[in-house]
Amino acid sequence: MNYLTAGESHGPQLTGIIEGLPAGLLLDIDAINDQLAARQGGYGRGSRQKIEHDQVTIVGGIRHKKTLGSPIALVVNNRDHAHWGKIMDPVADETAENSLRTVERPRPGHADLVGGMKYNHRDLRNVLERSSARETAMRVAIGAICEQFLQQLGIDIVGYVQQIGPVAADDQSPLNVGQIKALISQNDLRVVQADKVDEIHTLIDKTKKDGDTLGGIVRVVATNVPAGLGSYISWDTKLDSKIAAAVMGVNAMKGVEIGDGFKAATSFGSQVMDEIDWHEGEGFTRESDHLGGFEGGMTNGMPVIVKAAMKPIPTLYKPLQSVDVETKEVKKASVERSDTTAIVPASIVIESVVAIELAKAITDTFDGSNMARLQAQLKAYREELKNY
Ligand code: EPS
Repeated sequence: MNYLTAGESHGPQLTGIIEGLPAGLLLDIDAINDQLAARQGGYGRGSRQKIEHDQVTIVGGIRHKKTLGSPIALVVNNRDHAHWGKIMDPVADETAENSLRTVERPRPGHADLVGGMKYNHRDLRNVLERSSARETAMRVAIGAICEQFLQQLGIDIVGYVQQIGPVAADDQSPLNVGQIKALISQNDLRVVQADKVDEIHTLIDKTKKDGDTLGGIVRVVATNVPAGLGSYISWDTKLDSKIAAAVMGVNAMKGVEIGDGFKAATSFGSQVMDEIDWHEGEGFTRESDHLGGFEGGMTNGMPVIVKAAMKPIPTLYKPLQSVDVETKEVKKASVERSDTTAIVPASIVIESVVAIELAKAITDTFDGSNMARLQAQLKAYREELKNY
């Protein structure tokens, strides 16, 4: 299975193509739209989300709600394109009138400057339009389809916010996806610790007033993942490395951890390794999950736990120093409309990309041509593991 996305932030639409999902997968289109709506929400978002109302349109690969086995083609329209029609027109000649809103003062921390240098764009809008996190809407639509695929194989997944800026909001760390979903649905920060919500709202409000931005940490938990996805055989077959790459591929991510991650490096081996047990009818289990469900690059049957650190948004309303790419004068960086923090949507994006990698691993391991056959194969494999 693989996928590709296309589209600019203020262009006509985002487009996605998924190749390699089995035929016969029944899809709930409302559930895809619910994920898109969730990604648009969260405290700390800017005014762009008042314009957008992300909805998926399916233009290939699905008939009567079931996948055909052919490439699935998805579209999410950019409603804001209505305000950018001339400036982002894909086919009109370039004129003075349709080249307004150029960007010449790159924002520190954004792709603006290096993207301009690499592709030799003089108008840095040509960079920011694609490097914008708007593109993650399509990854969430694709991830939502993969999540339904996983659900129909008994695998549940959730992403939530553990920390926003300096404030941690995860004293409980439940490993049960249902419990996490119930807790995070109670607030607009997707945190499990309700008593931290007021403090974080105040922090975001003050940060916005100061013209500044915030990052944070998100955590993804996936349960009932069968042991043995990925392989220890070669570096590029390790599933934890593929998940880490997918997570780092999300805009603004600066760190990835599997299980205890960096904390494991400061602990003793006896505190980190998950002791092995065996139960009749269940087979081999672990007593704990410090290793985040991975040993030797393979899933071990315990919950998969992935954490991601997001840097603060680089667009600052109180801008930092930059240099005009044309005049070379020191100036304040350009200010584009933006969010104060996008950590809440990031938790859904990271959930989505982990779901995509798990779906890929499953279609790589089993016969991925037909859903019922794949389900039967996975069931037989789970039985085989129990009896090992
Ligand atoms: C973004 C800047 C803002 C965000 C955008 C990411 O867009 P705009 O410049 O249109 O206000 O709203 O995120 C989205 C549009 C989205 O759907 O997540 C950026 O520069 O990365």
